Amino acid sequence: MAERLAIKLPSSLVAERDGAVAILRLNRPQKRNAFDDETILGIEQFFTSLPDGIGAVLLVGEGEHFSAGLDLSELSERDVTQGIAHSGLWHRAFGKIQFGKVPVIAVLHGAVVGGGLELAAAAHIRIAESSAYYALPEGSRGIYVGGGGSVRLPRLIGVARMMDMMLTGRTYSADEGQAMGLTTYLVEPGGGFAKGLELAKRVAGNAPLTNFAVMQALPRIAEMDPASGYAVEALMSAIAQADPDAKARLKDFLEKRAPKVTRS
Ligand code: 1HE
Repeated sequence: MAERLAIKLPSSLVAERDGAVAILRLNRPQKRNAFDDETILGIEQFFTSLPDGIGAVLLVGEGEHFSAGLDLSELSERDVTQGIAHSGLWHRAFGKIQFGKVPVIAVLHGAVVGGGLELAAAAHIRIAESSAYYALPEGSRGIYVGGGGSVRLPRLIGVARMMDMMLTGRTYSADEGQAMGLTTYLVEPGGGFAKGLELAKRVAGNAPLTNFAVMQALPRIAEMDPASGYAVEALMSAIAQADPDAKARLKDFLEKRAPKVTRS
């Protein structure tokens, strides 16, 4: 059963723990989990304060929607310098998700729009409930993405789709998001949390160095020229296999104590 995690957060966020899995709930359903500055700072605080023993994070939204993105009521009077600082705040907070301590699994439902989609893009695994839909309404609001969307989303769905979403206000359904690789699991409404917790527990049970390699090395290698990528991959695989945890896991398999790979 989940228990409260002792991390000081604004009321728009709730932190819990279920064994080795930390759960972060976006908890401002009356504003469709729109992100004010306090919430973004809280997200950063959560991801930098995870206690020892946490091996994965599950990110979910309370209410009918995952998130309506930026709190538009806060946009009022920022000048250019303040706008750059604001975007930098989001970059810092979401960077703590993507390149933080442990893998993050996001469960998406209802509206996943604007900054909500940018937040989802910073996670390592995305699960959609069939109610989810995706949009980048920034274009129609006269603004631009600022939470890392231009960097992360083209890598997930391609520049052409992101341009279309921003220029025309196009919305993609959960089925379309799944087909284009934005999500890698699609479940019935209400089924996301259980699926997410099951996956998070499995992820948390991996060797920590493997999770480190997948989070920190894999996306960087994917950006490198092939020759550099092979060199970094060789180093990373040598470091991972030398860890006593890896040796123990290999021994378990060879001595028939570890499960075989099975069809799902
Ligand atoms: C908000 C926000 C918000 C709702 N900021 N207050 N994001 C958007 O352009 C999406 C704007 N929101 C919507 O299109 C809809 O609210 C939803 C499709 C998400 C949900 O619709 P619905 O019918 O369930 O809720 P609602 O009645 O529209 O909203 C309920 C309340 O939440 C209402 O406030 P109330 O005081 O009248 O009750 C809304 O005003 C409020 N609310 N969304 C502030 N976003 C780093 S750059 C990132 C740039 C972006 O993210 S731009 C995209 C902004």
